[in-house]
Amino acid sequence: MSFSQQPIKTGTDFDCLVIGAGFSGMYMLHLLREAGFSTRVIEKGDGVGGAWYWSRYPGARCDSESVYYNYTFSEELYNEWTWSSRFPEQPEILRYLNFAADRLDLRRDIQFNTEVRAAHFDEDENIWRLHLSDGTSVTATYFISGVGCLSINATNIPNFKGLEQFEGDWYHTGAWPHHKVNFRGKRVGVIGTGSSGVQTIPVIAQEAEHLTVFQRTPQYSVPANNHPLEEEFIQYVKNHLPEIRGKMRESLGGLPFAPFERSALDDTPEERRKVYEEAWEKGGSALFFTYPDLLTNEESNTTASEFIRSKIKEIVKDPETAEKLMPTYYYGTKRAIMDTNYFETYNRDNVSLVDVKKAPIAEITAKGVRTEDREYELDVLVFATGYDGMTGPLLKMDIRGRDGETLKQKWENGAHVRTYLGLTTAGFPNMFMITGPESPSVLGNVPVAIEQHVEWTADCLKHMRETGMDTIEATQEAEEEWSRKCREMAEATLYTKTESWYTGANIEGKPRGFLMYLGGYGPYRELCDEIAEKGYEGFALASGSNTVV
Ligand code: N01
Repeated sequence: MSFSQQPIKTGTDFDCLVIGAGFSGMYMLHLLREAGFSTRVIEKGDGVGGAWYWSRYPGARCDSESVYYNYTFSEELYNEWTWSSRFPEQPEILRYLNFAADRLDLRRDIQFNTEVRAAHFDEDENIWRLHLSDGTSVTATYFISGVGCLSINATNIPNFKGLEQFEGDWYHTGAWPHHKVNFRGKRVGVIGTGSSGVQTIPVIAQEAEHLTVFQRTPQYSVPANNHPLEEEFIQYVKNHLPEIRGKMRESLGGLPFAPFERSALDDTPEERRKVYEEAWEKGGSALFFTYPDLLTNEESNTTASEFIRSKIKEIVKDPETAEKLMPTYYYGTKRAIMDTNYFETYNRDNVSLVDVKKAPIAEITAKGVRTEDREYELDVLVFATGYDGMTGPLLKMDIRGRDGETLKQKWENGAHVRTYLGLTTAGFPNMFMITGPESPSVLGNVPVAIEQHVEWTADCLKHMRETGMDTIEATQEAEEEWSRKCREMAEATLYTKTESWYTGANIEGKPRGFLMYLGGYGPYRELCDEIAEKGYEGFALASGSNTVV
């Protein structure tokens, strides 16, 4: 291996600057260095891990099965790590990422405790200049964002009146402190019942004197059915990694299983009930991956939605609380959630549920939360209110491309986000977004999507070097076509019928539009490969004054 090379282009500090040392940035650094590109990663935290570094809230755990939720590019690396359970907790995942950083010797090319404030493309020099929080700036030929879809710089704290007067402590699940937060003997409030809220509520309830959950939208959730992994299973996956990895890469959602080939409506109600019962028992994402038309056919979707509602009714003893917990949106059109004792938690005497759709939160007071009908006194308030997803992590930085146009102007002035493959955007040459908006990204087992984007990007930069090209940039036409395709795919599903962070609806004033590509990981990979094989179709590659489209 050769590390810390000199940049190819004179006058730049590095060939590549990468933001973020999570799954994406770490692998990007590894591949770029292997390919001989001088690379620096800029990371806000004082350690690696990205979202897993920041999301330390009690109960945080992965909702993809551990044996598939890691790097699979190296069998050697894969075989050296052994997961303890099916859905490990955040500290174990963070240990894994630290292990990978050590094993790949990544740290010496990561600048920690530093934020990227701005990234500007210099058209005269064809270089990117990044302005950092320590007051310095660095330059590179290529600028690669590994900030991810949901990052620390884009946590969503709703604009509630009066938060500054709250006398207790408050936290956001995505920016949790490094020390243990003590809930013992405390009156705790949790706002939000998405994936983070559903994970943290049962854990906080065990410690708090009283927990009040402020729920705006009731959620579908299925049991994770977490359990320790058997040695035999772990060994099986290790021994068959190439084959399993192949299946994961070809699949729609990055997991080595295929959904049924029949509609939910092809089965009788009894058959369907049996399918759903088995999936419920199996836990995790099994129910979500049963019938392929759950997200395209309202009637099919209703069968799964009704099944989960019937389970909620069975689990929650107080009928009034059960009624408040009944979700009504199309199952799966918000992120499908899995839990450990979520609905059971509402049977505890120290837990109460407040419907803030009925009586919205009016303000945060010195003593707690006041909804439109009463005040709830609290010692600790937890915001499980999510993120300004997909575009937020990028738009929090001042990114400027050609003619000084900001990414914010481009995406907010247009009726929607526009990218090519979710990887690049016209007017921003030599900039790549790992799992960017309009890529399949979070709609599956994300490390598989990350590996694909990182590998494609590294191959692209090697092609640029081999062919002596200076810039690569999506064409307007290719980008319009891609964005149109993403919108059309989304319109053909039930996703667009639900308000969620997938459509930007969770952030006040954010332009609406489905923010991911729905064609699935495998088909997307094939498409990206075809584009590269055709000499980067849809991109303009230029060297000096020569442009090749
Ligand atoms: O955030 P969310 P999250 N007043 O946006 C509510 C990933 N993740 O952090 O639904 C009252 O899903 C909001 O209500 P509503 C995963 O991709 C992964 O939980 O908008 N309530 C909702 O209930 C996930 O999808 C893991 O009506 C307000 C909640 O806050 C993504 O992160 C674990 C409100 C926000 O839910 C985000 O999940 C955790 C307001 N003003 C997260 N504003 C893994 O296991 C918002 N809410 C890998």
